[in-house]
Amino acid sequence: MSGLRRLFRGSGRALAFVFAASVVWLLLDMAALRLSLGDAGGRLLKEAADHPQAPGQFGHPVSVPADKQEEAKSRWKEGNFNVYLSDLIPVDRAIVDTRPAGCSEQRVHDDLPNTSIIMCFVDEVWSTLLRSVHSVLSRSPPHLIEEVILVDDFSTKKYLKEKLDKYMSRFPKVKILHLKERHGLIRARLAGAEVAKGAILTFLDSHVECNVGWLEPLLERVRLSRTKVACPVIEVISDKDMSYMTVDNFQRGIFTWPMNFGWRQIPQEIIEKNKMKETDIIRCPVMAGGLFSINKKYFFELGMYDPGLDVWGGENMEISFKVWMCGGEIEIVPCSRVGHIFRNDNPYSFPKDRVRTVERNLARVAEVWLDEYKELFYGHPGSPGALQRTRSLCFGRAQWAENT
Ligand SMILES: [Mn+2]
Repeated sequence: MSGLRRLFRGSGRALAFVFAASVVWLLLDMAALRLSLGDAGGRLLKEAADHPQAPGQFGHPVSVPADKQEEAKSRWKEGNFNVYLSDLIPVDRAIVDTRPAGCSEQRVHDDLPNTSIIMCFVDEVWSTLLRSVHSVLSRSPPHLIEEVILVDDFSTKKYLKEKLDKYMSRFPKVKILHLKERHGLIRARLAGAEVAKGAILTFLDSHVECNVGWLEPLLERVRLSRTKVACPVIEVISDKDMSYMTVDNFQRGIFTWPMNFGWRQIPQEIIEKNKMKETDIIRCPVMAGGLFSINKKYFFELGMYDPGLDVWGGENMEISFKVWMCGGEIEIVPCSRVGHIFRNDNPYSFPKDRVRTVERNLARVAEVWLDEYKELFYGHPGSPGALQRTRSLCFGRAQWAENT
């Protein structure tokens, strides 16, 4: 006791106060932790209990009946995947919990920030869009969802207007923004972000299925640091048989010149040297782009996406470079898993030529952010000179002037 008193005397007092305050903070912090999703298995079974035999239940593959082959073939182009099968599968099907062992015992804070989910689409297939929304609503704790904003990027399909409004009216959290002209994915996301009310923005594609416990680990990372950008592991929904497939662990988002996004396995010796576990966070140079959570204020501080990027492509590079150059981090969170239908081609048209649009976007990103490394992008010395840049320092907006 006298030792403790001595500690509080003189210059030791400040130190002791800091120590005591840290202990109190730690205790409070621990009290805020709670067990998350321990009963995930039970929930999954309950979900499927209604229709255990339904096609595609549990993420199982489905095959097209012999007499429906022609119909399935002709409907493929509606979404560039098996639209016929998508329509057969329940919009609220169960999928297998593919998280690595240990995820369901992980704790998250009780005071996670809430999020606005932003899903942009143009002419998305009805059943696929519904399955995406249902998976968000049924596998996210309601108090963490501020709203689900569906941004209809001037779709041409009639069912995406009044019929969609009517269907979604039963879910008070779902809001639909019908854009009056085609914005392209990048500017459609900005339109969604402008009206979002949540502390965190979570961008998702409109042909996904969120897995059990997908949201909490993402929000936990962003809560730990407001400059963390958290991405789920993107799993595969087969475009052919609509089965839900898991992917290899320890994958990182990388790019190769000229700024092509890809996945790369972390080398085995690195995994062993760092004693990495399957549940460990993986830091990535770049993100795939479709699915991530980001603090809304931070997103605005970064200048969001460069609104001069057109339609789609390169925006994942742009946001990734900005995040790292402005003190942030991009992480893949292995305990968060979302299935995604990978397609060979975009079903919708690009207003201009697709290849040229993506090339132009990438050149724009290279010009603003790569400095001397842009020569690696062009693959030869000299720059096109068509674009002139003025890049302000971090936390500023990239400003552009276009010369003709
Ligand atoms: Mn997609």
